Amino acid sequence: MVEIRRRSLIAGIAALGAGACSKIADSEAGRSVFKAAEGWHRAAHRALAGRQGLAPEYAPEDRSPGFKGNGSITVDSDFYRQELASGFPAWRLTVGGLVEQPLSLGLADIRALPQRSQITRHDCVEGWSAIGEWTGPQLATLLDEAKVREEAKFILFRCADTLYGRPYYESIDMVEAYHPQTIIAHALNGEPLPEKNGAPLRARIERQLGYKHAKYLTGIEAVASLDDIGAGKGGFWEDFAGYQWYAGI
Ligand SMILES: Nc1nc2c(c(=O)[nH]1)N[C@H]1C(S)=C(S)[C@@H](COP(=O)(O)O)O[C@H]1N2
Ligand SMILES: [Mo]
Repeated sequence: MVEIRRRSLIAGIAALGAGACSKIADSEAGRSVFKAAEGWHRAAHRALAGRQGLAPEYAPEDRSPGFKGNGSITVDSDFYRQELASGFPAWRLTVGGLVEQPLSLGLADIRALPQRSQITRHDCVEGWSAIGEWTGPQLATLLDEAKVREEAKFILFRCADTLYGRPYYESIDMVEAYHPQTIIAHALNGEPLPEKNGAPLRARIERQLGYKHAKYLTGIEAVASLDDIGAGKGGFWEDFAGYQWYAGI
């Protein structure tokens, strides 16, 4: 397992380099400046924070009294409403794509894994922040269980909701996927996730902006490329409004 994780990290770093170069290579003059700047920002952030740099964690008394819901604040389906009303007995989170051992996990399975709790600040590009305590297994635990294959370069999050008629989705590189603070949260401030905050499961990607933290999770996929997913930019807001894929704070 340790060996797989180490190889995945190396694959992730290689992907970062390859991604930045091909982006610069195939873009037009004007766009290439922007892309180069994005690549530079990413590289600078990595250098400053270090690959294992931790997002700041806070004390229980720092938690915000309420945690705003933003973007989708529910899922518009009968299945979701039934599940919400009954504690999500039939909700499944699948882990698939480029893995040796695909998984399908219920909420009880997720809660039975080793847990991590962290009190962090969520920063939304719309200009608000909130501090909350999130609990759940590290994504690394799920990926080790599923045995991610070497060809995988990114981890994709599939969500149950749509926003402006399109499925919400997000993706991260392997460095972020195996980061200790990257967790699949089922609880906020010691209670099951509220509906507005992504019940029953959402990703926490603590070193990046709010839009990376996919809510209403249904699937996690290991993929080699993001080109054929959505409009190919790696996430809902990246496709829809040109937000940066690497959203380091
Ligand atoms: N599935 C899904 N995840 C999502 C969104 C969404 O609309 N749908 N919005 C994103 C944005 S922009 C932010 S700031 C956070 C908001 O999380 P919160 O509702 O817990 O505040 O979720 C992110 N994850
Ligand atoms: Mo956001």
